[in-house]
Amino acid sequence: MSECIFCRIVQGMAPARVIYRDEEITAFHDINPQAPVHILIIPNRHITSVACIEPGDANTLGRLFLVARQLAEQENITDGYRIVVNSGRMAGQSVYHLHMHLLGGRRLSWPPG
Ligand code: DGP
Repeated sequence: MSECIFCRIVQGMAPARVIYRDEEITAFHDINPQAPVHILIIPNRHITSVACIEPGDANTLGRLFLVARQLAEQENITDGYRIVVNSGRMAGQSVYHLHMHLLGGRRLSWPPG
């Protein structure tokens, strides 16, 4: 079994509130939400972080944004949302399977912490 919790979610081997799934991408609610809407959108294929992306990943990575837009509409947060990708220890990445955070449903301050 995969060591990676997000790979296990993709495989259906770990529980998650999945709200989108296709052959390349899975999206599910964050277990520790930082906003009324907090969704994680991930490539199904294990990519450790932005530091490990390759040219061949470009289509899938672009599609993460299309899924984010679709979910923002579905979740009624089109008045403003934030997409965050933490990469590496100093940025607070805690799960080493590349993921996009989609946050919305409240006013989001800037700069982030
Ligand atoms: P990051 O700090 O950018 O690596 O964000 C990792 C996020 O993943 C964090 O917001 C919490 C979430 N998370 C960690 N483990 C699980 C899990 O097992 N299920 C779900 N749904 N979310 C998780």
